[in-house]
Amino acid sequence: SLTHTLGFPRIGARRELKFALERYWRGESDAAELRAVGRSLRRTHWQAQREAGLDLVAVGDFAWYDQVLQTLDWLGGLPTRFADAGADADPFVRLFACARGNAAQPAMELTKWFDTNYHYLVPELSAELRFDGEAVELLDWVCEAQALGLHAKPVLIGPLTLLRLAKVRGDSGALAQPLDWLPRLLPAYRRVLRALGELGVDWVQLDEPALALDLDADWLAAYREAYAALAGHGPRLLLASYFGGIGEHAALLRELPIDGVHLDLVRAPGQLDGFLADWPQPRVLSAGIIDGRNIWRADLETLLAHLSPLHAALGERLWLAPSCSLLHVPVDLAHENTLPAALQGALAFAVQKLGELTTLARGLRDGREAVSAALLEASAGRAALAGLPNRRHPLVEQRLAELDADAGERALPFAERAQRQQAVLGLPLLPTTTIGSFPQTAALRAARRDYREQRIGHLEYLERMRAEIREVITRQEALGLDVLVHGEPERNDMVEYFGELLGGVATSANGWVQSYGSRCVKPPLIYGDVYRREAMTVGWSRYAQSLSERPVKGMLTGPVTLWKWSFCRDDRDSATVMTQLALALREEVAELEAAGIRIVQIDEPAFREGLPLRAAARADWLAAAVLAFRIAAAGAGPATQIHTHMCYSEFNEILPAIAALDADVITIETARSDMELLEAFHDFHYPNAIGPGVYDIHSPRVPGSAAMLRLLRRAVELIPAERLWVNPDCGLKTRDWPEVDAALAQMVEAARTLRTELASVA
Ligand code: THG
Ligand code: ZN
Repeated sequence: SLTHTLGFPRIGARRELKFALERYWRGESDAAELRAVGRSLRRTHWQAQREAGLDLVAVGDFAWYDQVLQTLDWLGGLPTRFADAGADADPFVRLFACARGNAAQPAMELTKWFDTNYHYLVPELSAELRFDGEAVELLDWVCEAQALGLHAKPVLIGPLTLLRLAKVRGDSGALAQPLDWLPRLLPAYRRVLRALGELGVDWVQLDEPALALDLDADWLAAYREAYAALAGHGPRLLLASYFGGIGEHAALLRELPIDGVHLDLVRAPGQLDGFLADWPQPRVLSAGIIDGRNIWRADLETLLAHLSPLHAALGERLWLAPSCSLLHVPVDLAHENTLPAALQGALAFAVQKLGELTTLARGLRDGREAVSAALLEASAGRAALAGLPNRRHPLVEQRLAELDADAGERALPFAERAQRQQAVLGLPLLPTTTIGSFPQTAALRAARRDYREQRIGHLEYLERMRAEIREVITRQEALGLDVLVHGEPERNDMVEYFGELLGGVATSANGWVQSYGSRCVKPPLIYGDVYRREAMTVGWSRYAQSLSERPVKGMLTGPVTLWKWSFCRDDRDSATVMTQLALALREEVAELEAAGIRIVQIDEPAFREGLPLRAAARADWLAAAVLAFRIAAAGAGPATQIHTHMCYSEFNEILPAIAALDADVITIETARSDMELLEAFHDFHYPNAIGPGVYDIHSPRVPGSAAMLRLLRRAVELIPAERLWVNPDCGLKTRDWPEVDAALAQMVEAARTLRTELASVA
């Protein structure tokens, strides 16, 4: 069987692309230097594929900032509002203006790529959009690969997925919905396919993960139209579905004039049965059998056994691949040196996954015996993990089994809790607060790094963090904020921090995964039953509270987000893992309370993206996620105020679940949408308190208090003032101090003005 990968991580094993980009953006290097780093990374990643023994190498999975942006650029589909950006300058000027904004235009919108923690730039459809690109850069990259003697398989996001992810911008006359742009888009794809064919390319992979979504009849019809138009214009087409099963779209796939299909057999192993029986000759089936979304070593023995009959039936028509692009896993396990041996032996990062593919292909071709050593090594690695004492804790299991039916119930309903909380807190109308983090200065990062690398001792570290906490408490009091935070100077990342402290969870040294542009995250590895070893946040919160009479919020990351932004064991369902995390957090809440903390915030920024892609699976998942949050929170006494925070405002459809969390206060992102989201809360009769963000922290421009006041006035029309809080949109860790000080001063002023107005009316 032929082996290939849908894509490889582009950031680099040492995050070379990140550092090269940031150097270029700071003006410390020029476009030629950045291009050279890109070229070298592409070659390195192709070599990894060749050395592993893959038959094809993916070309076009590399992107300077984002793969959607890259596809748009090649097709001539960059937003027309950037048409003037750097017209005569290097093409990077325009590309990065789209991604990051410039003096004239805000950046394109960033949003989550399906149910991953990767963000893409949202295509903008306007009447002027021409799609007149020639994909010159992609053709260059194909030539680069061919010059190295490699069999290049170009990869492009398919036309329907591209449109499905797009937004119509402004008034486009007769063009109303994304599908209306299809007739303009298809000629661009045809042109590119033809040009690739002229370079001798025989296969092109078109990514259509939108096939893992529910699709209406008009979208299905558009698939027929599009692929009929693309077939026969050069190379053969491999249509790649992933992130789930194609389900009822299988019949559609059979009709399309394509030459092969890729199925995600990790997320949806069952979909093969219905599919195979009448998959027409001589079409290829690319079996996505190695998990592209997780980092565990594959069970090669079992896979080989399952693949053998398939191979017997399909022969060379069977291809082997990861379930999806390897973009979502770290690059190379060889760069890990701090993990426990049993864990290290059970992992496979991108490079190791390529090796798993060729082992399977060799096993199919030459028989099991030819690869028995590799199979044994894989089994031994997996068995060592399974046998770790941390894997299963009778005590954790017992706690889960003994959970009371009402473990998720607060002792009193919201209205009564609110009275008791107000008696303790004595807050003014429209209390002001922030989301939790304050600027992570270079000095703070240096202090954490020096401590980690043992250049400074624990006492020195403690003192530097405490100095920072004193500083942020002083600043907040001076600004006149009502509810304070300690600023989280001790946290590298809101998920990784807890990953380092919880039992049953490990963190890697170099397991970076691209989040957006040059930004990366290092997801923790939940490998065993989760438990709380010791207090994780109490010391910092207690210290911060000792410095002020005003309430200081305790800050936790919620169970759903910890689960969603980690790599998770695959032998337990998500509900069990989320509940284990919830119990650990519940203990932390109790200890914060005992330490005199009166408000605890349990952040859930990943709540929305945890939602299954298919509507039919959502209710079950939501029930488990809501229950996990409630278990984390509900141990708190009625006088303790529970806050939560969610970013990414697209949650109109899950409002019932948000309400069911029963947090006393929820802070949300609303400034950019002009309080639009708040209308949904209003229409829903959302019962508890809300802090709609009154300014967009992602924009470097400091808004005046008049703008915030306008938003607040809008807010009091929608939500009774007694249930309204005043806060920024999101945490402030990526901003700098002058900006934060100025913006918060304006925010406090706006709140005070409105308070006075409301008092005079009353
Ligand atoms: N943590 C995790 N996932 C996330 C976020 C997070 N996903 C969504 C959103 N927030 C993504 N936003 C960011 C913002 C900044 C960074 C990463 C994701 C970032 N990372 C550093 C970098 O790449 O330089 C990592 C180095 C460091 O830890 O200092 O700045 O908050 N898990
Ligand atoms: Zn946020």
